[in-house]
Parts: sequence; C-alpha cells; structure tokens
Amino acid sequence: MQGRIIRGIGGFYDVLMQSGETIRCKARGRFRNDGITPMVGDLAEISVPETGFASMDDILPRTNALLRPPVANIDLLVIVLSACVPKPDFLLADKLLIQARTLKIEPLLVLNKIDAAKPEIKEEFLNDYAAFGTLLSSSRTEENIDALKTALTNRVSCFAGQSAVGKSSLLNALFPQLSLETGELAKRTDRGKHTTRQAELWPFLGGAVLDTPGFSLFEMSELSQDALNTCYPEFDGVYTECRFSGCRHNAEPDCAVKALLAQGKLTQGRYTRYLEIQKEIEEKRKHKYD
Ligand SMILES: Nc1nc2c(ncn2[C@@H]2O[C@H](COP(=O)(O)OP(=O)(O)O)[C@@H](O)[C@H]2O)c(=O)[nH]1
Ligand SMILES: [Mg+2]
Ligand SMILES: [Zn+2]
Repeated sequence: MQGRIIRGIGGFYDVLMQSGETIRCKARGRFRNDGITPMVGDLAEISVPETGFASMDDILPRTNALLRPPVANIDLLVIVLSACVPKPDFLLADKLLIQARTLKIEPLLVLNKIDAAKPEIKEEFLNDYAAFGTLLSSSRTEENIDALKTALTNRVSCFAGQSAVGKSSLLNALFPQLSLETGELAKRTDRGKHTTRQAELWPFLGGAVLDTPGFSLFEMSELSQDALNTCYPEFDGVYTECRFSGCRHNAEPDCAVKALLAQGKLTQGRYTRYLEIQKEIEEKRKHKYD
C-alpha cells in the first residue's frame, strides 16, 4: 500500500492513505542502514501486519526536497502578495518564481487583500505575471477562496510571501478549524517561534498543505545565467536568438530579450527586477570565491 508521510514523531511516521485514513508506521531498520531519512511529503510503501505496528518498507523517488523545513514532493508554491498594506514585494515574488521553476514546483501568484486593493497595484500584478497562474483573493470577503481550494485540490502545496500579506488568514479561511494567529506586523510577538520544529502536512481535498508559511527554499548564488534564462517564461524560445550565446540581456547589442521589452512582451518591472536579481547572484558568487 502507498501513502504520503504527513508527520514524523520519534521514529514513527504518520502516513496518509488514499482513503483518507492515517496509519502510524515504524520505519524499517534498513532505512538507517541505507542512510535514507524519510521526510514529510515522501511517498511511502507500507505494509500492515495482522498484529503489531505497520511498517514503512520503501520510499519512492522524490521530485524535490526543501531543506528548511525538510519536506519533499511539493507540487504547488502559493506566492502571496498584498494589494494594499504592506506594499507588494514583487522582487521577492520574482525570486520565489525562480526557485519554484528550479525545484519543478508549479507556482500560483495570489494577490490578497483585493477588498482594499489599490487599482494600480492590481494592474501591475496582472501585467507582470500574465505568463503565470494568478488569483485575486480576499480572506476578509472570501473572494476567490473557492478558486484557491480548487487550485489546491489533489496537490501538496506550500504558502510563501512576505509578512502580513495574509498567509495565515488565507489558511484560516481554508481550514476554519485551525485558528492560526494573525495580525499586524507591529503587534507580533511570536516571530521565529515555529522555525525549528518539524514540518507537518495538513490533509486537504485529496492533497495536503504544508503547515509552515514562510521558509527558505535554497541559496540562489549557484544559479548560472543559462539556468536563470530558463526561469523566465517570457524569455522562452527567445533568449537563444540573442547575438551572443552567453548574453546576459543587459548591455549586450542585438539582444532578443531587450527586443521583447521594446515590443511590450516583457514588462519593465519584470525586466528591472531580473537585472537586480542577476546582479545579486553575480555578487554573491564573487564573494563566495574571494
Ligand atoms: N483588508 C484585508 N486584510 C487582510 C486580508 N487578509 C489578511 N488581512 C489582514 O492582514 C494582517 C496580516 O495577516 P496575516 O494572516 O497575519 O498575515 P501573514 O503574516 O502573511 O500570515 C491581519 O491584520 C489581517 O487581518 C484581506 O483579505 N483583506
Ligand atoms: Mg502568519
Ligand atoms: Zn540577450
């Protein structure tokens, strides 16, 4: 039988089965011998004897693995931005999109607090992210909460984004029994409180949601220009047309990416932030080998 590990507790693992049942399993000794540590999110082969503990016999290959918190096989990264306060951090969103692409996680961009949206922010969001899946939501009026549910169905998802954009509020709207603490940035006292404990998955609509919003995926300094090119759907099928094969789409002549910008097929915002991210990556790399 196959299921997904949703939680680990002192050598035991809770495995969620297709039926919705959760079975507590003991990992077989050979995991330790093979140097394999089962992770939350892993798909596991288990067997249930007539008596005694169910046993976890095998772990299926992972599609991806995040380090902090340790969790595997994430399908969907929900990137939450705010349409009013705090001002949306589009640079962070672009970085998360790059990380999602690298880890083969589908992104979904959610502009929350749409009930209090500034029209120009909504417009900028929709223009900049036309190449991605987007959703306008409000945890206050429940606008598009059903559409968000549909997006989460049958997938393992996690939520990311800056503080106070409404991640916990959205999770509360999705899981009314949760009552996660929410609030203004200034009133927070619990920052960092949950950073060291183990991650868990909450079973949800045939899939699961990671219980920790706010996490780090990986360090971007190792990303090459080639890899960066493939992280921008706007550049797809175009960056190979640049005059220079190693084109950074910056000051080089006859650059196909800059032509996109001139044609209005790449927004100024996405391009400016691309240059910022590129510079940041190159500087980090330089310091690494200083
Ligand atoms: N107007 C409005 N405020 C919201 C919405 N969602 C959350 N908030 C408020 O934004 C603040 C931060 O929300 P919270 O869920 O704690 O954000 P988190 O830090 O991303 O988890 C709280 O005061 C919420 O009441 C929304 O859809 N509309
Ligand atoms: Mg929160
Ligand atoms: Zn170029």
